[in-house]
Amino acid sequence: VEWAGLFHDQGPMFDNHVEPTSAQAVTLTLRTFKNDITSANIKYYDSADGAFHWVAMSWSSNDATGVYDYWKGTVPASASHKYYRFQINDGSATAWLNAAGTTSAEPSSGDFYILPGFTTPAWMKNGVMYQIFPDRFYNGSTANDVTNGQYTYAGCATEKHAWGTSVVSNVGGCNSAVFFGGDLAGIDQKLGYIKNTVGADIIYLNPIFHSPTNHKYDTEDYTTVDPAFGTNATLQTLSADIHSTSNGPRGYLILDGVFNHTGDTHAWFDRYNWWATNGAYESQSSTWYGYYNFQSWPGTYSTFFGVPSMPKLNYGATGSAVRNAIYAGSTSVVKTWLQAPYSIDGWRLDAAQYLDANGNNGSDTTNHQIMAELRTAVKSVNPNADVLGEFWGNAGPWTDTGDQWDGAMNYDGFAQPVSEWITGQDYSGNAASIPVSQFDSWLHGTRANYPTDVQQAMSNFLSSHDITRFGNRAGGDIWKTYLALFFQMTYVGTPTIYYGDEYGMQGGADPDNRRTFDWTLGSITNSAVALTQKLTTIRNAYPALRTGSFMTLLTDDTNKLYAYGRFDSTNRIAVALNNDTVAHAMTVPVGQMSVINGSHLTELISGTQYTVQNGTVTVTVNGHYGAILAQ
Ligand code: ARE
Ligand code: CA
Repeated sequence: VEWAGLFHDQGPMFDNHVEPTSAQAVTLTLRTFKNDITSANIKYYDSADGAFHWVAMSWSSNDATGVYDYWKGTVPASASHKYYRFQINDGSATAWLNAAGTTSAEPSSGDFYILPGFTTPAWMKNGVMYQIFPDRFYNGSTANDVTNGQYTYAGCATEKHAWGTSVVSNVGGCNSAVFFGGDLAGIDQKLGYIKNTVGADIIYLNPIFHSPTNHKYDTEDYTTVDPAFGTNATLQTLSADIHSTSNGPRGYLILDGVFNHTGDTHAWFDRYNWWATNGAYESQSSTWYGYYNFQSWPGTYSTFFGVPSMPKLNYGATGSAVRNAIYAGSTSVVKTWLQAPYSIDGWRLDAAQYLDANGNNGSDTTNHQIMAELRTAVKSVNPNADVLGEFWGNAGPWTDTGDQWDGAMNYDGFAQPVSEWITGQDYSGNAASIPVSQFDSWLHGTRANYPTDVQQAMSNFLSSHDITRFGNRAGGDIWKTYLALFFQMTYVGTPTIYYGDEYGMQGGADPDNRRTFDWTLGSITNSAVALTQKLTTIRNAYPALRTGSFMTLLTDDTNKLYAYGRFDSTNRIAVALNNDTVAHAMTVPVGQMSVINGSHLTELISGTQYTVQNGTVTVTVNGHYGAILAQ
């Protein structure tokens, strides 16, 4: 079997129902080289009976170039989850193909998913996201700025917060110097920049509820927008303006849901006796005593990463008061903000892997039960709302059963490999360099972790508020940002721009990755921003870049070149990336995605036309730049 001819993914050309209902049979198409094989089978595991089943495939047609055969087979309709792989025979040898790749021995993992009834929100799969750390973006109202001493934190000068193994001084919030005045009104005033200049339609805000710190991950009150950011009415206005089409495309709003822990100044805990009621820290007969886990009351309690100002919530069993207050009850935090008049479109779940019942940081199955209940709560208000988990590794355990998250922050399958390939550093800034062949296989492997619908809803970012800025790792070389933007806007998953990444903002580790936005650089006159706009416009124009197939076309470790196809039945697009410092002529085998000789491809940045010959086009790509060739 000629492995190079084999292809299948769940793009629309190879899978007729990427999101089947329980009544829809799924017809799968397998590509091989013409006349290369004698038989092929789909082997699928059906969770209904816990057994494998075989479907013989039959030859169906040739592709447009006549180089390939298509074989088809149909997995019958039913409500159960199924996982499939292909067995391919040529009379003497057998090959196996699944989402993880091709092997001669039968694989035991990495199968393609069929999850009837499971879909992720179309707007997430088709959107571009913009992440904002609110205090640092734009000051829309100086009237609400923090004044010195306003957020005086009990024990401010002396308290130490343990973080991992190191102990560092207080997180900030002791005086106004760490607050820059950014607020929701400022974001509202800059919606034109976000929607029209950058071309993003989904806005993800770091926490905005009342809290003493600038990052607000230590919530004091889940029902109130922080006064330095505005009022609940300001959020209502912002949400309406994001949703409105009068200032650009209809947008979507995602808030940070910090539900693993509260702040220690929350009335439920009330470490400093700020509130008239007794909190758990003050009295063992507090209404909220059971909301937390005390190993020895009051001084020793479960926290987020040993940070005393972040006591962990104890979710108890199904139906518990904490579960009701956070997500399950009709007036829960999760439901209230999803409902009118705020009508947010989704939650990014902070530290989601740790929510649990007994302070063991999610190392039992309670976490998955909580996540499933949380999803049910979200979808009960709005079936189109998104549940985006924060996880730094393979988030498969939260996505692959279709009952928890729609997607996750893609540290593992995007930010890390992109950083190592383009900057030669991992996302923490340590030396780590990979050749393009490894970059490609890393991407292939991490895509295989997820159902296709999840892959397309993963949040793909270059930087976040928790890692060094991409601009830093790139050593200030804006061309590396250009290259990264080309990849981000043409890869599988929701491109997510951490504010300032569109102009290569600099910044080291937390808190330096939260610098104030420089409005002299964040403008269409900046060539990086102009490129961002071009690339988001291209992504928004071609569904193939969002929900089409992904096919590797070229990896050249020596010259640091990468090319891949994104295609559906309407468009075939080849993306050519040059990670070298000098220009290279790249010969891209577009025939592999069945583009026929003599046809014309247009490079979408320059407008230059190319004619396909011998199954290839040759395009010269500048160092740290890209080309997007579309049919
Ligand atoms: C602050 C300071 C830090 C200081 C720390 C010490 O800024 O410089 O080291 O205090 O006290 C929030 C704030 C932070 C703040 C922190 C504690 O944004 O600024 O730090 O609270 O007060 C793990 C978790 C993951 C978490 C990351 C940061 O799994 O959930 O660590 N991310 C979220 C948010 C953060 C937020 C919190 C959680 C807390 O996005 O912004 O911090 O609500 C591996 C592991 C990961 C691990 C990662 C980083 O990859 O696999 O699990 O993530 O390393 O450690
Ligand atoms: Ca302000």
